[in-house]
Amino acid sequence: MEWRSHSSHWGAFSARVVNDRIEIAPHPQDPAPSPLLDNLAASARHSSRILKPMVRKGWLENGPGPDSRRGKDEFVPMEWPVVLDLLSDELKRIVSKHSPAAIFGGSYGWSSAGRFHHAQSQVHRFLNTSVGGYVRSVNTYSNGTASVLLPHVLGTLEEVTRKNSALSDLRDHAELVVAFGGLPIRNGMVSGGGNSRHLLPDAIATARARGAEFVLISPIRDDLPPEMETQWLAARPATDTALMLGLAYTLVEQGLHDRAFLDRYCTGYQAFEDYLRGRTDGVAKSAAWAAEITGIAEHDIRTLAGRMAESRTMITVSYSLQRSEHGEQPVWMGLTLAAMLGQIGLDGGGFYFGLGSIGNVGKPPLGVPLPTLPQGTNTVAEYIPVARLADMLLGPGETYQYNGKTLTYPNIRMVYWAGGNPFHHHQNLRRLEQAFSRPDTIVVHEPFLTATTRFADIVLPATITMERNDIGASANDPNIIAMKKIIDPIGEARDDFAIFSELAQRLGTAEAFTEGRSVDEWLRVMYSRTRDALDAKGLPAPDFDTFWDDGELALPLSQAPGLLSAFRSDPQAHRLKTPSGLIEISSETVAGFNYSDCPGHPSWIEPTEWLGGARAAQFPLQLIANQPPGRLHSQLDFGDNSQRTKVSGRERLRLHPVDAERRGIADGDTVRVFNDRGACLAGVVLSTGQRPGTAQLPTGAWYDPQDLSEIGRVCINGNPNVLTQDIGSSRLSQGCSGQLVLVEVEKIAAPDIAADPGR
Ligand code: PGD
Repeated sequence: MEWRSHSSHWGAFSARVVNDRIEIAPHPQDPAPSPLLDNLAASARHSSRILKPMVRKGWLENGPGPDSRRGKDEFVPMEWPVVLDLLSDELKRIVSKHSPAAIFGGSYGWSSAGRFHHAQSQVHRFLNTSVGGYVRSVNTYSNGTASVLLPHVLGTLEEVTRKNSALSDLRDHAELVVAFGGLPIRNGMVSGGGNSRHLLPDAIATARARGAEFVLISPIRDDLPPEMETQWLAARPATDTALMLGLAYTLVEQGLHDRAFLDRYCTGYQAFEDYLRGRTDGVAKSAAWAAEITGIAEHDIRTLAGRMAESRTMITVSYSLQRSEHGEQPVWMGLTLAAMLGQIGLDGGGFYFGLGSIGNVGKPPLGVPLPTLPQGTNTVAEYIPVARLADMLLGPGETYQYNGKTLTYPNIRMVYWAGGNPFHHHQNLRRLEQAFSRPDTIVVHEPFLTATTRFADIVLPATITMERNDIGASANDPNIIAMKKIIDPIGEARDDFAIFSELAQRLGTAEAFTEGRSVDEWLRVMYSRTRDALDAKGLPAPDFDTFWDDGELALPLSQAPGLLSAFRSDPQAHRLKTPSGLIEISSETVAGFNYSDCPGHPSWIEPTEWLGGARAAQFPLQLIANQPPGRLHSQLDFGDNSQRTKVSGRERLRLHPVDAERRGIADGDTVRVFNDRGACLAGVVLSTGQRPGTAQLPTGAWYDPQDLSEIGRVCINGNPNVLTQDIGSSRLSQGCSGQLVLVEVEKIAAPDIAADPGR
């Protein structure tokens, strides 16, 4: 078989089948292909593939309704036509007895890179065109906190992260990069929709080679390639805002802040300075004050502030810092610190959010629109901030605050999920189990037997991306990719589009859903959006067949100036989309909401889960539940690259030798990681590359709770979301706060039960 072009969230590649084995080759022009490509070959025929539709026994016997047996019940394999009849009848029942507002179709998740078979787009289009809509979710688990804050203070998330060329700016111009949360290469490998050119490693290395300095501020040393770091400040987790305040105070104390910039480009600085100096609360946020909270020496804080003022300084703030209680604050304060340095909008200076957190952030924007699938119109007004899923299911009718509004949780009878794994991505998974016992019916489309499928009533086997044709495209990536089918679907797996088409047929809405088009006809229609835009600009615009034969199409870059350089050149002509048109160091809008957990200017607010708080007496280790190095989220955890990162098949818990010794733990031991919310097993790796008092356990091990004699209930694979707290980052954004949690760790004898994703 010939090589065929294809793509994934972690990189474009080619594949072919030789002697029944899939071979993968990275894109030839990718300067730094992702090791995650090694996970793909095993995926097609892995034993965890779902081969046939299944319905939960209790649902079949008793009909729809709340049921605490979800997650423990057996499944009955069934024929497609029978299951689709059952499901379409249930959809009709829900809509006629209740309304589309009783269906949660928020269905968050990354699914796979192709833009047509993107499962979320398919489920939304189906629910809109065929049942009148659904309760949706807004924002993301990735950057949901910042995406609500940023429009108040700088501009929309898209403008802030996608309308600049930060990577080339860093590579060519920055003298000092102060990276709060680092610039982790593992995260820079991944981008929703694909990434044909991984540019982060080269940008950092080239900058370093020309003498740029990198200050890493993170409890974990490999959040920046170790050979690139010139200084590592391992601040106590959750204290970045305090460190930034200490830096800001030093600037003011030494008269190093840029008053002219603050006057011309910002609003609300004075109220912030009053807080900084302690005029409003009696606490001066000095370097000494910050040293106490962060554990970074006062001298280091003062010296760094001086270096920042005298260098062309780029301040970067990673997504991880805002995936946390009060996660708005480090983002807002990073922006404020950069504004005080007066370098925003200059080459190699200023503030960048999300650089290194997602691969395509910082690449230049594209000059033409990408292919997308229209999703129809949703007639249901209700929505939730995405991370409030369990609150919604457990508290219908309850009110809560979000971004200045009082909202009410809807009463959900049906949950329809395609392309995501909430039993990976949500916090406090035992609580999510209770939440999933509440609806009448839960439907999941999945290629693999993830934990979410075990908590469903109707499980429909979906194809994987290599089993279908599609188009890969991602904002800020210069190529769209012809994703060609590599293998036939396994078992009875069907594309999400095919499943929804059959359901629409039964609901009498086939024409509205499919518009009479096959998959290949849809791909042509979607491609024409990009082609027409190229044509309108007088640029070469190959027809679909040429694009498909070539395997990819290089897109032109936008010639528009970056958001912040344009603003700097003329703040009137290029007003920001904030209420004042300026950078808002204090926001009257946010202040007007009266949220003590997100006041009107950046502030240090003590979280509950941090080493300086009372809870640390009970659970003295700060667990960092960040993105995994071996896979994307929970995807393909059984793959070769992911398995290489495990210890005895379990997720790897990194522990400082000092903390390990105190607990009698050695490298390679199996441990129970626990707090009062739950527990999981993990395999220990000792590491001096992290701050003592911290433990690091990445997300994404497949949730598999088992009751083991002597140690009780544990997730045997090592999913940290059994430990995390399920609260919004604040009332402003209600974002995911799963990054940091307090735990204790104890050594246990290796249990009889082996770890196994997809048991
Ligand atoms: P994935 O593992 O990518 O996780 O959460 P998300 O749910 O996106 O799940 C995607 C699922 O889609 C997989 O199970 C995959 O098999 C399935 N899939 C793939 N292709 C298809 C398809 O074509 N059709 C169908 N039907 N299914 C498909 C990720 C989320 O987790 C994110 S984005 C972040 S940033 C959060 N990070 C953290 C964190 O830092 N700390 C904690 N504690 N928790 C987090 N959770 C969040």
